[in-house]
Amino acid sequence: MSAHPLHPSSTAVIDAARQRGGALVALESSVLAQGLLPPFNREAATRMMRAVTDAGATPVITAIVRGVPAFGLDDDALERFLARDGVRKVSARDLGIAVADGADGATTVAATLAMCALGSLEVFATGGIGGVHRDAPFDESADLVELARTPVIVTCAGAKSILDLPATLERLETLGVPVVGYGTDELPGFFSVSTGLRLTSRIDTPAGIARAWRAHRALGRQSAMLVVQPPPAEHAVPVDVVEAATAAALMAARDAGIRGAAVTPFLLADIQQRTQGRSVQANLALLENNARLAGQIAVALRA
Ligand code: PSU
Ligand code: MN
Repeated sequence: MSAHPLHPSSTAVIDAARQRGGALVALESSVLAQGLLPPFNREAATRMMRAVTDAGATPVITAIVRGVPAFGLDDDALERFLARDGVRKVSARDLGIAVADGADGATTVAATLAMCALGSLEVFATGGIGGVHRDAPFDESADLVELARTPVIVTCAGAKSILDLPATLERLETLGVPVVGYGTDELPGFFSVSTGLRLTSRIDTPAGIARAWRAHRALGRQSAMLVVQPPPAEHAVPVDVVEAATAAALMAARDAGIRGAAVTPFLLADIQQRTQGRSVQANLALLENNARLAGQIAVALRA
């Protein structure tokens, strides 16, 4: 069986990266097509790609483009994804079907991890991972199991604040996924800086992360490593503001009968509206911050 051909834009992106020393950073596309509303999704794409580039690495947005796995989006595809024009949310389970259907698919953290394995990418930046949902602990994001079996460094601001964070941290422990605080001793709260949940490891430099990663891999560990950092303090939203909006959003989701893959996009959009843009500014700032850190780590891995 031969590998599925990649989208032609992929080769251009990867060639250009090689010329710059080969440091690559994967970026997910679900945050663009489902997570953030226009026009903020465009701002997120621009700021994340610039942050990776400024760090000396090359950003690679992963997606399924008209049925073809793509590392990097050409202008046409990027515009369709930003317009959310018939773009489906693709988790790990949905990849093969999106390809067979010839669909446009925006990859979640879970699907982006699978794409990283396909394209041999080792570093990936996102906002917040999925995890254990609050109202329904049986609804657990596929992000967690893919993190358990895909060796990739993932920079993020923790798990999304709509989730049960203590339960999510416990599941990561069970699954053998190291969670490293970057410049912090506790799990960040995505939109907010603090959760009070202590982490067992902290590393404060990209070189230190690279060292820990090499040791993790040399020991044959097949899991991801989560590198978590709080949102920049000047854009962070106070916990009580986030919690009030989250409680209201969860109630609205229940009333509207939202189920399955639609839950996360619904909650994120609802909270964006309820916090009148405060959460969006935090989201954009943390995405950029995580992209920068991923770029620095990717460069450190080359040293
Ligand atoms: N965090 C965000 N915005 C997002 C997501 C996470 O700030 O859009 C997306 C990611 O792609 C994540 C997905 O993988 O939501 C989780 O969805 P689910 O809970 O259905 O697995
Ligand atoms: Mn789910």
